[in-house]
Parts: sequence; C-alpha cells; structure tokens
Amino acid sequence: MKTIKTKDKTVLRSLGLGGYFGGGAEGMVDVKDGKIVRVRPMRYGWKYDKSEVRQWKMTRNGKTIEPTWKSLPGPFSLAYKKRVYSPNRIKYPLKRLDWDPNGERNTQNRGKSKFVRISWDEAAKLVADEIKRVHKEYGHNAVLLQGDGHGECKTINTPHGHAGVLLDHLGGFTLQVRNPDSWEGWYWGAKHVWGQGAQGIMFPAANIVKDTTENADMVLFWGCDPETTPWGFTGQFASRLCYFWTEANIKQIYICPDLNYGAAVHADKWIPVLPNTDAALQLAIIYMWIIEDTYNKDYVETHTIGFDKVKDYVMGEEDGVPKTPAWASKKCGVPEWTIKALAREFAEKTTSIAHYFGGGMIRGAFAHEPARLECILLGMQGLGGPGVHQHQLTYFGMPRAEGLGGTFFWNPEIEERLSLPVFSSVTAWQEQVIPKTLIQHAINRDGPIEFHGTGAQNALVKDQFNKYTYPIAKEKGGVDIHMIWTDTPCRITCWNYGNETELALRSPKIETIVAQHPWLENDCLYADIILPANTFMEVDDILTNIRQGTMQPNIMIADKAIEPVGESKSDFEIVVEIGKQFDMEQTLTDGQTIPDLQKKIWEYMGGEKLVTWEQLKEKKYWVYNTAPDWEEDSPGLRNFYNDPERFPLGTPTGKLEFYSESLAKAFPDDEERPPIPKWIEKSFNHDERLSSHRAKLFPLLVMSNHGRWRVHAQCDDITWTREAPTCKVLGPDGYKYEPVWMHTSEAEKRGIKHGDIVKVFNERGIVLAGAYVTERIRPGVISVDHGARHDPIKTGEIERGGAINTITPSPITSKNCVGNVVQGYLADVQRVTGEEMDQWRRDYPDAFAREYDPDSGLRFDAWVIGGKK
Ligand SMILES: Nc1nc2c(c(=O)[nH]1)N[C@H]1C(S)=C(S)[C@@H](COP(=O)(O)OP(=O)(O)OC[C@H]3O[C@@H](n4cnc5c(=O)[nH]c(N)nc54)[C@H](O)[C@@H]3O)O[C@H]1N2
Ligand SMILES: Nc1nc2c(c(=O)[nH]1)N[C@H]1C(S)=C(S)[C@@H](COP(=O)(O)OP(=O)(O)OC[C@H]3O[C@@H](n4cnc5c(=O)[nH]c(N)nc54)[C@H](O)[C@@H]3O)O[C@H]1N2
Ligand SMILES: [Mo]
Repeated sequence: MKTIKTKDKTVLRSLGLGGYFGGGAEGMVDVKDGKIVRVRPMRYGWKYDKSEVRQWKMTRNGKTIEPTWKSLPGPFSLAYKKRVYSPNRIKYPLKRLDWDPNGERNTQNRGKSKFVRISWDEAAKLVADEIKRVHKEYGHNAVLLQGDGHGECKTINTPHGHAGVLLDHLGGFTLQVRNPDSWEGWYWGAKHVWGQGAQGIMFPAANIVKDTTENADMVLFWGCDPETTPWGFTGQFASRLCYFWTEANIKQIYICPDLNYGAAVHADKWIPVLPNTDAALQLAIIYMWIIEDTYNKDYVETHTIGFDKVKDYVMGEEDGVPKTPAWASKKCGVPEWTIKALAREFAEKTTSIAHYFGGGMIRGAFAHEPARLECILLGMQGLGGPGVHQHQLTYFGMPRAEGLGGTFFWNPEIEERLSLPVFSSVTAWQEQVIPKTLIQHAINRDGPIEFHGTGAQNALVKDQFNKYTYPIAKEKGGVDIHMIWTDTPCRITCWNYGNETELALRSPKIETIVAQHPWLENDCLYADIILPANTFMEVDDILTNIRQGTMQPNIMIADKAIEPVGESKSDFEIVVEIGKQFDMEQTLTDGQTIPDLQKKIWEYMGGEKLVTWEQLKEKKYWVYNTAPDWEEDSPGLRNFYNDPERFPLGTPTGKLEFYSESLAKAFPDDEERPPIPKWIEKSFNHDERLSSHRAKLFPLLVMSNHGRWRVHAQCDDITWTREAPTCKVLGPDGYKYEPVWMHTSEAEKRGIKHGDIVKVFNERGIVLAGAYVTERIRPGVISVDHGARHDPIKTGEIERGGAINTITPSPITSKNCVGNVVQGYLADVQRVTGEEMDQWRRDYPDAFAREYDPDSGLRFDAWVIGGKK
C-alpha cells in the first residue's frame, strides 16, 4: 500500500499571543516541502508517557477536574499559518515615496502616501544615518523607542524592545513606558487598598482556583468572558473550569453590558449593567449590607481601616446623598430589585469574584473607583477566607509545578539580567520617559508635560507619588523627541484617541519614523522607513510555557518551521543589521549563537534540576510535574485572614485600607481619586456619562472588549476567522466591516438593519462598522472590539477598517493616573446612506482604490508601489 506523506517534520510552538513574558497555548506545526501545512493542539504525550508526569486534581460534590493531556489553543492560534502567509506580510524593506531625508520630508503625507522597495543595505544605512544626525543635532534622547506590547511567544527573538539595547549602547533614548493597560483600575486603585501585586490585583493568588472550587457557593463573573480572553494567552482551560463549576453546583452570575460568550453558556443569571457604572452598583450593595447588617463586622474591625468614612459616604452623611439601590439604578441601569437581590445573595453565599483582567470595568475614566470598591466588597465579606477571593481566572491561582522558579514576569532576578537581548524590553530603563498614554500630548503640546507615576508595569506603589517631567532637565540630557523607532506599531488601534495619534505622527517635529514589523498595518502606514520582521515560525528559539494559567507547564525547543518569508529578518537580527553601521555587531550578540542562548535560558530556568540538556534537545520538550505538596500552598490572602498582625498586607498600616492616608496626604485636592472610593459623575477631563449634555448628541455608551477572533491588533487578517459572522460583517459594497453590536430597540430607533453599513461617531471622529443587531447587548450601549486594522478614509477623521480607538477619549484615567481610557464613552450610530458613501468615494478616491481582499483585508500592494510582485 502506498503511504501518503503528509509532513516532513513537526515542530513545537507556543501559540499564545501574550508575547514577552512566557508562552502558552502550545501547538504542533506540521511542515511539508518547506511550507506549514497545519497547526494542531499539542499532545503532551508525544514523547512521554502520561504515567511519567504527576498531575493535579480538584474535586467538589463528587465531580473531578484534571488537566487535559492535550493543549487547548484558541481558534486564531490554530489558524496562525494564515497569519504567517498573510497577503499583508511585509516582504522587503520600504521607504515612503515622498520622504527625502536630504530634502522634503512631507510629514503631512504620512498615512496617505505609498511606499517603494529599497534594499536592506540602503535601509540599514538610512536608519543609522538618521540616528547619527538626530543624536548630533539634538542629543540621544531625541529618539523615542516604542518597544513594548504583546505579540508572538518568543524568548530569544522576543517580539519587542531589541532596539533598546542598541540605543542604550549609543548613549540612551527616550523610553515609551507601557502603562498597565490590562489592569488600570487595579493598578491605580486597588493597589492602595491591599497594597500588593505589581499590577494591583489580589496577590498572592496561590491556589485560589482550588479553594474557590472547594468552598465557594457562587462566583460573580464581573466584567469577565472566560470563553474569549483566556484564549489570547493560554487557551481554553478556563472554559472547562466553568463547565465543571456548573456541574459542581457553583452558581455563576455575570455582570456585564453584553451577554458575552461566557455568559451565553455558563450564566445562571445575567445582570446587564451600563458600561463604566459599576461603582454605583457596588456602592448600593454596600448600602444594602449596612442597612441589613449582613457584612462581616469582626473582619472589618480587625482587618480594615476607614470603614466609618466609607459608611458615612454611602449613607449620605458626607454629601447628603444615600447610595441606595434607587440612586444606583438610575446610574447603572440595573433595576432596584436586582440590586437588592444581588446584595442579599452575595452576603448569604460564600462568594468569589472572577475577572480575566476586568474588562471595561477597570479601563474607563476613573477606573480606580470600581476597582477599589471591589476590594471593599470583598473585605466586607471576609476576603481571604474559604472561597472568598478575587480571581484573574486561571491566569493566577493554578496548582504549582515542581521546580517552577523563574517565570520571567515579576521576578526581581530579571532586573539583574541586563546582558541578554532577550529581555531588553523590560530592562533598558531610561532617564527620560513618556507614559504611552501621553505620547501624542508630548508631541503636540506647547510646554513640558508633568505626570505622577510612570505607570511602569512592575513599579512599586511609591512610584505613583513621584512627579515626572518630560523633557527632563537640559543638563541631564532632556530634549524633545524628533525621531521614533517602533516595533509595536498599533498605537492607533489600541491606545487612547487614535485620531490624535495620527495627527501627532504627521507632525513636522517628528522628522523620522522607523517601523519594524511583520505585517503592513496600523502605525506602519505612518512610517518613513519600514523594516520587515519575521514571525516565530521563521526562527529557532526556546519557549517556556510556564505562564500562570497554563494547566500543564512545559519547556520546549522551538525549531524553525520555515525559512523567512521574503527578505524578512528576526527582530533581533534587524537591530544587529543596524548595529553593524555603528560597528556594534559584537557588542549586541556578545558572540553568542542561538544554541548558546537556548542553553543559557534552560540554565536560567533551573534546567539542571529538571531535565538534562541532552534529553531536552533530543525530545524537544519537557513537561513539569505538579509539586507533590501543591495542596498545602496557602490560598490567596488566607494568612492575612487568619492572622492580620503576623501577616500584614503591604499597605502602610498593614490592613485593607478602605481609606488611604497616603492618597489623602499626597493628593489632598484630587476629587477624581479621593482617599475613599466614590462615584465620580464627571471631571474637568471626562464628561462621558449618559447624564452629560453631550449625551444629547451622542446618547450611547461604547464598550469595546478584547476581540474573540484576534488578540488586539493581531490576527485581523486571518481568512478562516474572518468568515465567522461575529468576526466581520460583509457590507453590500463587498468590504468586510468590523461589527458593532447594538440592541434591536436602538437599531429600530435609527432605522438600522442587521448588516447595514453604519457610522459610529462622536466629536473625535467617525468609524464605519457593520450593524450587528442583537438582544445580547443591553439598550443604551454599543460594542465594537478594539484592534481592528486601521484603514483611513480621511486621516485623523474617518476610519473604514473599524479601528474604534480612533475615537476613544484623549485624557488619562484621572489627573494623577496616566492610565488608558478606552471604554465607556459616548457616541452615536447612524446608517451610512448611499449618497454619503458616494461623496466619500469622490472626495477620497485613493482610500477606496486600495488593493483589498475581503478574505484578509488590505493587501501589501494597497500601500506599496509595485507591491504585487
Ligand atoms: N478600546 C479598547 N482598547 C484597548 C483595550 C480595551 O479593552 N479596549 N485593552 C488594552 C489592552 S489590555 C492591551 S494589552 C492593549 C494591546 O496593545 P498591544 O499589546 O500593543 O497590542 P498587540 O496587538 O497585542 O501587539 C502589539 C503589536 O506587536 C505586533 N507583533 C506581534 N508579534 C510581533 C513580533 O514578533 N515582532 C514585531 N516587531 N511585532 C510583533 C503586533 O502585530 C502588534 O502590532 O490594548 C489596549 N487597548
Ligand atoms: N481572544 C483574546 N484573548 C485575549 C486578548 C484579546 O485581545 N483577544 N487580550 C489579552 C489581554 S492583553 C488582556 S488584558 C485580557 C483582557 O481580558 P478582560 O479584561 O477580561 O477582557 P475584556 O474583553 O476587556 O472584558 C471582559 C468582559 O468585560 C465586560 N465588560 C466590558 N465593559 C464592562 C463594564 O463597564 N462593566 C462590567 N461589569 N463589565 C464590562 C464585557 O462583557 C467583556 O466581555 O485578555 C487577554 N486575552
Ligand atoms: Mo492587556
């Protein structure tokens, strides 16, 4: 019988898209004739027997859950070959047609003009010459590095920040500080209450999955979609856990504006709240507990500080307004009786709260308020006691593996490991910094900008009290930025007020923009020089799938699957290429080869104690045992719960600080983040409530979740996922629009039908979308996932690709918190008429003439002259 050969080799990968801090969602990649033919879930038993690995088990009510013996990647992970071979891949270095470093730079045409092919030699020289010129003319801090962000799981070839190593050697640079965008509310708020956790979430979180499984009667999924966001990093284990909890009789209540994918299959009840109004709901729950006397008084007495002040505020002693369910209902849209029922059940049942990270609840204006109020809710019910925890569901709190020492994330040891390029994005700290949320202000402003706290992801709470200025003092090298080097070109579609970013990127002050990326999309369109990076399929690496939330941690050697597409190079090689122009090749590589680095990383992982280097090289992977004593890990804040004197929290008083003396002292006039959390209706910066006069013009609140079919800006070009009706809406003009979810009643009011092309707009701009009419979202709210690929009709004003962040608010979370506000703001929706579309076609013919394929979106040749070849 003739056997058909379906593959030449199989290589391993982490298919999660979290990027720089360890992998997850492992997969096996089959390669034939130098091409990827398929990507499949990983069988952990490929080269090991199950009996060789010690696994964990959890039990409740006679039901059991264990890790599966194969990985559970999300759909975009399994479809990733379509991303690798996307018609959008950058095949060779490019230069913007009308950018001439020795003549006219035409910065006003960024985002409009096309690109032409140049050679690698020319590209490397151009970039190096610009760096040299800018250094000479202004000083080294005139170069801004944007080198952060999520991305493909790579270690040696980590997706971001390599340029920092080179620029650091050349004297330094201005660092864009990645703000804690995932966790803004926790970081700027909860940190001050429980004093712990680099990101402000509940910490430690050891073993809370087990403890909740065994002891909770109810879990509140508060701004959480376990059927969507665990996919981005580790895959679908959280889904299994939720099904198991249902079997085990643990009640699951969802509090979110939409009946999200998790709610649709797991919810016992859905409580549709208006976006960014959770604080009102939380205050009314506290009110109910006070009047009905249903909170844990002893715990409040012994474990917390400032409850009396919270009580005064909630009961209306402070401001004359009792925070009753009737009061809250008008703000948050939840009926009074539902608020009362929720408060009673929450008090009666042993309850944990689950987020993945918290969603719009902690990514809107004043996000620290609902975040702090959650700590108070949990505190009033005995936080740390059996079954009372805050979850970032399965991301933390899973069983501990044996010998799992160094996760690269939040490990102080990293700080000392400056020598490897691997961790460059984390380590190259600079004197002159700009928080990512303030980049456009830094460019557009007239004077220096000041801010409190850098927002650095790992910063201790004290950083929030430090005052910073950009530019720093002249004597220290302070200077405005004049050149940008980005390997994270998606600010427009992921950060605050993208339209303002577009204008900043077109500023003549910014003389040169270099982008380094595998795909021609988003901010790349505003660059002057584009360098083609390759994907993780095209490099050799070593991957550590030890991210919290990985149900079966492992290490793998990830051999190259295919040769680099076109003339692309790895992010690291690109920087070395430019480094050669400065004679820095040796300095950057330190003479180390990829195999040298693989071995170093294995050593750093504590490799000697786990698996021999020879065995790892031969089998290509190694699976961790669960620690034999994992069940003894004290769950969450149990020690503090048992003995707050012996195990104080990291707050100044060691208690849960419902009232923060540090905030009161440092920011006595801050009405947006007062010492106790409050309901903030509006401020000088933010006026985005339905009560605002602006709501007469823009009567809907925008929610924008993390995409089910992509990870932020990643994967919006995958043909397979774009077929899903919740991924894109095919317009009558043949363009696939980003869906905007709206309630049937809101659509009817506006004469909109499912599938219509509509515009979502406010005074900050217009975003076209495809109407997705559904009762899975409450009235008063629309939802567009963030991250859709930018396709400007008119730069800075009209967007066709659905990049909803072009119209998000510009200001930061609140005046002393440089957080990203991207959810819960006002807009309206209207049907786009034929005449309007025709008018745009006439006014902006170039925008409508771009090479476009509905299956994958804009193509490489949409922006590149002669790009078809
Ligand atoms: N409206 C709204 N906006 C939001 C949020 C929200 O909830 N709503 N959430 C916020 C959150 S939590 C986050 S984390 C941010 C996400 O923001 P980012 O982390 O910045 O977004 P990503 O798209 O994951 O990745 C950044 C870029 O890296 C690129 N990339 C991936 N791999 C590689 C590689 O190997 N090399 C190079 N050079 N580039 C690579 C991707 O294509 C992408 O352009 O968005 C924030 N924005
Ligand atoms: N598939 C996929 N997975 C991802 C990512 C991705 O982009 N795609 N991104 C990764 C990253 S970096 C992060 S930070 C995490 C994010 O993980 P999350 O923060 O959990 O994700 P979100 O989608 O922003 O929000 C979750 C849910 O919150 C609800 N929600 C939105 N606004 C509000 C509100 O104002 N109040 C309440 N109560 N609920 C609200 C919505 O129902 C939404 O489904 O996911 C990670 N995983
Ligand atoms: Mo995030």
